[in-house]
Amino acid sequence: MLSFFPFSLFPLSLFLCILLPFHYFASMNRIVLITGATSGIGKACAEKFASAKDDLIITGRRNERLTQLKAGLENQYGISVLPLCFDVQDKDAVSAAFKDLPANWRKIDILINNAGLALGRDSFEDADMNDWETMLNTNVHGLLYVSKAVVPFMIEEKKGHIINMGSVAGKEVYEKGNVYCASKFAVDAITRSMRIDLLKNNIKVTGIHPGAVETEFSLVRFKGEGPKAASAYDGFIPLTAEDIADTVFYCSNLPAHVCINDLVITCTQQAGTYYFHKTQ
Ligand code: NDP
Ligand code: 8X3
Repeated sequence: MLSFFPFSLFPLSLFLCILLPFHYFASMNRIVLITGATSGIGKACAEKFASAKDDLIITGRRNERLTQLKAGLENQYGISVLPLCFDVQDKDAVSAAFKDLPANWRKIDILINNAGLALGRDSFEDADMNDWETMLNTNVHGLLYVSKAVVPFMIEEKKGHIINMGSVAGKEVYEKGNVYCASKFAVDAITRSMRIDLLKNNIKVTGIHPGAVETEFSLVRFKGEGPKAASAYDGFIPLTAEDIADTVFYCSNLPAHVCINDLVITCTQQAGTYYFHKTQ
């Protein structure tokens, strides 16, 4: 029997049976960059993509949390995680972080622009201008700085997917939402214009616009006032960070020719920014 085996084909069959599948699966790991991965939606995205064996670049200002998240995800899922600690408001820090990116981390497949915050919920005349500046610098400028640093890597590969975290607050304004709403309207506009400008480079751009999600968001917005933050979710079952991570993950796993442009997601007891059906 063995004498009939075409030994001249042995190297080819070795390649097809062993090396090719190994190479194929080894190259299945995508590189996913998630900003604001130290809590809430960003952290849930990190867990979701890690569970699918994607390699991750995670960012945030709280280095200890980044280090802990890296260790946990690498141990649990056997993936590689690169933590980058910077403030997205700092243009120089953002560009330095990506300029020095090791070559094996440059082929970023997916950028999830998630870092963001609301500060205060005050009427226009009472609101603090420092809060306004921080929101605009983080939610708008930060998203632009990170995108500007990462887009050249995607253009080089002629592929990529940018997923921007907007909000229902970027679709509809609400009382005392003023500059937070403005920042998320800007995210929506940037998302739409990015999609047009990056079309020629085969880069997908998706906007995700959640309603109320229970994370550290309200604690940050109300500057550490726990009871006030918790009361933001009184009377209804809000979305979880995992609900949004599942949605982001779904958008990132569609065939190459399919791009979800824009997705608004609320819990069942919310419609738009204002209407809630509170039952408890
Ligand atoms: P969290 O407060 O739980 O998480 C916010 C994340 O953003 C943290 O990881 C934080 O990291 C990071 N971040 C904030 N400011 C900066 C900064 N200057 N530089 C770097 N990273 C920063 O809130 P969420 O998970 O809820 O929010 C994530 C995104 O989702 C935001 O863009 C938010 O506007 C949006 N969103 C939230 C909704 C909600 O109801 N929760 C609804 C709709 C949209 P660190 O502090 O370590 O820097
Ligand atoms: C967060 C949701 O309604 O508090 O973007 O603005 S909301």
